Amino acid sequence: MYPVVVALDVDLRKALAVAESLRDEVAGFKVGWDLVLEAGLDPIKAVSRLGPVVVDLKLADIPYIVRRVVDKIAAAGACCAIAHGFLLPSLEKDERLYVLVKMTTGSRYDGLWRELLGQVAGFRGAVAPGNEPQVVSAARRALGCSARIISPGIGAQGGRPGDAIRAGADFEIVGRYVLEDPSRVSEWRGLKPACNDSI
Ligand code: 3DU
Repeated sequence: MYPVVVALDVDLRKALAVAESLRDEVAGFKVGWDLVLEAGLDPIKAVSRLGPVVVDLKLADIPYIVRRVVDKIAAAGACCAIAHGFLLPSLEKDERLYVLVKMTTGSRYDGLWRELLGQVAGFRGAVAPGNEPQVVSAARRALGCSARIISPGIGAQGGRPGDAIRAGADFEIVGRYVLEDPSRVSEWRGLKPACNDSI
């Protein structure tokens, strides 16, 4: 199993074809707005039959609403979802939630991520930028193995396959680079999650 989560930012037909072809090779799949806007919860249900699914709607709301959304996502079969870290400290602790601590692109998180890392306990883990391995290694130092780290930003956004894992991430989230050519997952051969074997 390659420590890769494939971001299925394509139409449902292609998403299911890619997920079917990689189901035994990758750690899981990421479903986002693209598929949810196309077909609601059905893509989450369908892809969850092929592997673990993290749903990335980058939630940003009051705890009551976030909980209702995560309940629906989990009932559809996903393991987990991603919420914006800027909600802290009011984001309710939930082992089904990844906290986004820094984007792969410039944002207000650039001055905030270190502080946010101190508040990730009780969540599933952190989303940290794989195109900045030094941020991933700082995140791992701060979190130890108490939380997962998943990292987008590989391939199309400049990160090199494996760099985030070597810096301490558990999984790299990869969209376009793998969607263009699914055989590229073999570039992760020999790499293992830093701490956690499941997303
Ligand atoms: O650039 P890619 O095609 O590998 O896609 C990256 C995915 O990761 C995409 O679904 C995007 O929504 C997500 N993501 C980031 O790219 C950057 C972040 O900071 C957080 C999530």
